[in-house]
Amino acid sequence: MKLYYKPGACSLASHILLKEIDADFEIESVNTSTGITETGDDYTKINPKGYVPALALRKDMVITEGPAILQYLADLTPKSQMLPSLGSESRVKVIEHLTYVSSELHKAFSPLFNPATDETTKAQAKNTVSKNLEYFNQIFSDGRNYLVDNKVSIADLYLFVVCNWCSFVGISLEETPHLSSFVSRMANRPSSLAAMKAGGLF
Ligand SMILES: N[C@@H](CCC(=O)N[C@@H](CS)C(=O)NCC(=O)O)C(=O)O
Repeated sequence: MKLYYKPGACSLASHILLKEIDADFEIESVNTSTGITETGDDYTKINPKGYVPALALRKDMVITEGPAILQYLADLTPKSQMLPSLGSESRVKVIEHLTYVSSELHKAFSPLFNPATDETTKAQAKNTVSKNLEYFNQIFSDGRNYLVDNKVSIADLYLFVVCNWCSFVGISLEETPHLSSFVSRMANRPSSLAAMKAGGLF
């Protein structure tokens, strides 16, 4: 299978998971501005939505939407325990966090990456991001290492990747120390280090 990605983008969560589950996979970067992949393919034919990630299982089977890719890969490898069993309360909690990161936190960052965003809109977006970060900071304030059952899950991977964007948009994690510790913990996992290195982040 092949993961289409952009360095540092939300596709990094899928890349980390592929490392966590020790999958056999390739990666290919995408220039989402031109719609051309690293090897010169037309990305719009692979993912008509134009954004990353996309996971191609084969030519006629491409999964898009980060949370769908994460759930698919975790379900393929139940031993990884990246997603608790179907119907369990733990699983619905992981999905709840995953959905919140996707629909609220991730989207709140979008105006901050758009050069055309005016200063007022940027300030509003930073405020929304900060509120969402505080929500997660409160969760970690009870001393847990990971969001659900104190076991790493796909929701942790996604939250880590999105929190990493703070440093690019001038948002400090100093006021959310429990979340900041979580981000450092996740950054030091061998899977995160390997995916960040392979994805050209250092
Ligand atoms: N709903 C999509 C959103 C994906 C998304 O926002 N991808 C961003 C990177 S994080 C992207 O490729 N944006 C296009 C660009 O940066 O040019 C998902 O969850 O997978």
